[in-house]
Amino acid sequence: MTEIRKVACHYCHMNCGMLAYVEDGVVTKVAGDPEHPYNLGAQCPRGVSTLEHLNHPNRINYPLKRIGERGSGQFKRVGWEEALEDIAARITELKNKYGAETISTIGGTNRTDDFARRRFFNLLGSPNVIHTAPVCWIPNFLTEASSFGWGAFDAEIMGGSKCCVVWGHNPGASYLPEMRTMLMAREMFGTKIIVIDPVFSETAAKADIWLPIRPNSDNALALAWLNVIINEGLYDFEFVENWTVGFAELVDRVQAFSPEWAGEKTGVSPEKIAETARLYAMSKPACIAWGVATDQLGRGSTKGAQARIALRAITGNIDVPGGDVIPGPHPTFITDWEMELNDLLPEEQRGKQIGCDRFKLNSWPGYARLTENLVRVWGKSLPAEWFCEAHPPSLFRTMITGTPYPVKASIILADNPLISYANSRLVYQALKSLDLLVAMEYWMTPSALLADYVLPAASWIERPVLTTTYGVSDFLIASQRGIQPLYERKTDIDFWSELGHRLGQGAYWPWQSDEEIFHYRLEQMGYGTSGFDEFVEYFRMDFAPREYKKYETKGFATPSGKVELKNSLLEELGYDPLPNYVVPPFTHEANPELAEKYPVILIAGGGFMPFFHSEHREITRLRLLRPDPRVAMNPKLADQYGIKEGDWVWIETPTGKIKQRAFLSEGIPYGYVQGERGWWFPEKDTRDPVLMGVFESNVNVLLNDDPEFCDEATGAWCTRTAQCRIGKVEGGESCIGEC
Ligand SMILES: Nc1nc2c(c(=O)[nH]1)N[C@H]1C(S)=C(S)[C@@H](COP(=O)(O)OP(=O)(O)OC[C@H]3O[C@@H](n4cnc5c(=O)[nH]c(N)nc54)[C@H](O)[C@@H]3O)O[C@H]1N2
Ligand SMILES: Nc1nc2c(c(=O)[nH]1)N[C@H]1C(S)=C(S)[C@@H](COP(=O)(O)OP(=O)(O)OC[C@H]3O[C@@H](n4cnc5c(=O)[nH]c(N)nc54)[C@H](O)[C@@H]3O)O[C@H]1N2
Ligand code: SF4
Ligand SMILES: [Mo]
Repeated sequence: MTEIRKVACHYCHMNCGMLAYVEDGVVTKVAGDPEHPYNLGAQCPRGVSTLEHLNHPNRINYPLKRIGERGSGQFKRVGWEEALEDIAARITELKNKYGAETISTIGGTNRTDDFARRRFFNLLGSPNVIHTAPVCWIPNFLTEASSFGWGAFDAEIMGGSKCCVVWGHNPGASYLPEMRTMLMAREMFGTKIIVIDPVFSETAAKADIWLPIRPNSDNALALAWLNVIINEGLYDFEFVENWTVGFAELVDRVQAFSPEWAGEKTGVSPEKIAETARLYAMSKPACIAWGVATDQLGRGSTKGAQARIALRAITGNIDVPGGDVIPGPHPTFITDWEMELNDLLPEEQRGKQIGCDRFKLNSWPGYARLTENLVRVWGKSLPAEWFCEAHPPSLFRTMITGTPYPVKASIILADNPLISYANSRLVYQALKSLDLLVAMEYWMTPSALLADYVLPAASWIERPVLTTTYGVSDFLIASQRGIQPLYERKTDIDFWSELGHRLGQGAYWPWQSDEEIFHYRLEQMGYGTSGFDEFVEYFRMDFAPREYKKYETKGFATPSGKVELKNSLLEELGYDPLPNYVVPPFTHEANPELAEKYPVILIAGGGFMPFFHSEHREITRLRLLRPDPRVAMNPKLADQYGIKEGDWVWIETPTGKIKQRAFLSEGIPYGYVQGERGWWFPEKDTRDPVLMGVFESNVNVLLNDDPEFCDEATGAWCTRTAQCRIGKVEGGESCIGEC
C-alpha cells in the first residue's frame, strides 16, 4: 500500500511542502504539495532532484574512520558505537588537558540541529561555536534587535506595501517563493519595487526601478536617503517624536551625506538618489527587504544596518501592516532559546569565547545585555545559536597559533568550511592543525576529507523537521519524516544526543527520537494531538495571531522602550551609536595604491540556481544545468583582456588566484566581475593538496578575512568587494599546485 507522507524540502530555507509516496519503506515518488502555502505544489530543480539525492551512490552511508595521514583520503568503515566512544574519549582527554574551550564546532547556514548543537556545547562548557552567521543576516538582524527589540526580517509585503525596497537581495534566485509573493503583491497593491544591486539580477529584471550602485557603496546610498528624507521633511513627525530616541543627533549626522556626495560614491546620479528616497518615504506603507549582500560588506556592515533602521523608523513603517513587522518570538511554543540551556554555560567560560573582546554585538558581551531587554518585553530571547558566537576568522587563527589558548578539536556539522568561509587557505591550515576533526555529512567533501571521522547524516526526507526560521519567527512549520534513515545514517539531533550521552549529559537528552522532542515542544500549545506526526497530518503550521503596533502596549524591547536611532547597546559596547560612513574595504577608495595592479572589482557573493552554496555538484541533472564555475563580466571588459565567452579566466587578488569560465553579460556594468561561489569538483582527486579541486575555482580563496577589515561590531567579513586582476588562462594551463 502506498502511504503519502507530508514532508518539506530542506535544500533551501523555503521548506516547500512536498508529498512523499512510500511503499514498503521505499520512497517511490516525491511531488510538490498543492496545499502547501509556500510553493502551492511547485518544485524548483533542486526539489525535483530529491530521489537522486536520497539514493546517490556517493552518499556517506556508514561512519568512516581515517586510516592514512590526514588528507590522504583513506578511510575505513566502522560502527557508530566505536566512532562515538572514541570521539567521546578524545574529547574528554582534550578537555581535561586544555579546558572545554579547546573543543569547537563549525556550522554553515541553518540546517536541522537548531537547538541541539548549542545545548551540547553549553553542557560541555565550550563557548566556541561558529557558523557563517556574521555574513548571513546577523549584522542586520542583531542591529535591529538592539535598535527596536527584535528583527523585522519579515517584510510583510502582502500587508499592502506600496513600495518595497529590495536591498542587496535577489529572491529571483535565492528565495523563489518569496519572489512570487512579491510579484503577487505588485498585482494586488501596485507595489513599486526598487532593487538596489550592482548587477542586473533576476529580481532587478522584474523591478520598477533598478539602482545599479557600485559594489559596497550601500551605506553611502542609505545615508543620502536619510539626508533627503530628513531635510525635505518627509518623515513621520509623530512617530519620531513619540517613539524614537536620538533623532536630533541623527539629523546632525546625516548633513554631511548629500545626494551629490553619495552620487560620487555610488555612481548613481544625485537626482535618481533623491527621487528614489522620495518614492520610498512617500509610499505608505513601505518595506525594506534586505539581503545578505548588506551583511557581507565587511567593515561598515553594522553602520549600513543602522541607516536602514533609521529609514524604516522615521518613515513610520515599523510594525505596521505592509511595513516592516516585528514578529517577536512564538509565545507558546518552546523556542530554540529555551531549549539551549544557555544558563548552564558558566560566566568564566563565556568570557573565553574567541573574538568576544573585539566583536561584541554577536558574542557574549552584547548578547547577555540584549537578552535582558528582550526577556523584559517578550519573555524570551533570540537563540544563542547564530546570535552569540565565536568570531570565525579569529577562531581559525587561534587554531593555528594557539593564542590565547589551544583550540585542538572541532566538529563540523552541516558545513563545508573550506568552501564557505573566506580565506580558504587559512581555513585549510587551521583544520589541518587540529588533533581531532569530525564531520557529519551527506557526502565526502573537501573539508570532510581532512577529518578523523566522517559520519553519515540523514537528509530531510529521512527526518522530521520543525522550524521557526532560525528560532526567530512567531510561526512554525513542521513536516513528517518520509522514511527512517537509510543504511546507518542518523539525524543531526540524534548525533548530538548520542555523543552527549557518552559525555555525561544523559539526563539532558531524555528523548528517543526527533519526533519526541518536537512533540514536547508543541505539547502545551493546545492542539491535543497524540504526537508530532499527527500534528503535521492535521495542522502542519502554527501562526501566532499577528498583531501590529505592539509597541503601543509593550514598548520596544530596548533600554529606552523606543526605537534607538542612537543605539545605546552599541554605545555601551564601545561603538559609534549612530549610522555613519565608513570607507568600504577592498575598494579603490580604500586602497588607491592597489588600483593599478588590481584594477577590477570582484563581487564574490550571490546565490544562483540551481545550486545551494557548495551543494548539489554531484547531482547530474543539476550539474548539467551549470557544469562549470562562471565569472560574469561586461563584454567591453572581456574585450579589453581578449576574453571570449566560455574561456577559462584567472582571477587574482592579493590573497589568492583561481580560475572560472567567462560569462559575458551586459547585465554587469563595466569595471566589475562577479565570481560564483561554492565551487569544488566531486569528480576530482581526493588527495591533499587537490582535495577535489578545492583551491581551483573557489572564490573564497581570493578573500581577505583579516579581522582588521571585518565589521567592527559583528566581525562580518567582506565578500562583496575585492580588488582583483583578470586574464585569460592560456592553453592547457592548470591551476593545481600553482595557485
Ligand atoms: N564568498 C562568499 N562566501 C559565502 C557567501 C557568499 O555570498 N560569498 N555566503 C555565505 C552564506 S550566506 C552562507 S549561509 C554560507 C553557507 O555555508 P554552508 O551552509 O556551510 O554551505 P556549504 O558550504 O554548502 O556546506 C553545507 C554542507 O553541509 C552538508 N549538509 C547539508 N544539509 C545538511 C544537514 O542537514 N545535516 C548535515 N550534517 N549536513 C548537511 C552539505 O552536504 C554541505 O557539504 O556561505 C557563506 N559564504
Ligand atoms: N539558489 C540559491 N538560493 C539560496 C542560496 C544559494 O546558495 N543558492 N543560499 C541561501 C542563503 S543561506 C542565503 S543567506 C540567501 C542569500 O540570498 P540573498 O539575500 O538574495 O543574497 P545574495 O544572493 O547573496 O546576493 C543578493 C544580491 O546582492 C548583489 N550584490 C553583490 N554585491 C552587492 C553590493 O555591494 N551591494 C548590493 N546592494 N548588492 C550586491 C548580488 O548581485 C545579488 O544579486 O540565499 C538563500 N537561497
Ligand atoms: S530547494 Fe527549491 S523546492 Fe526545495 S525548498 Fe528551496 S525553493 Fe522549495
Ligand atoms: Mo546564508
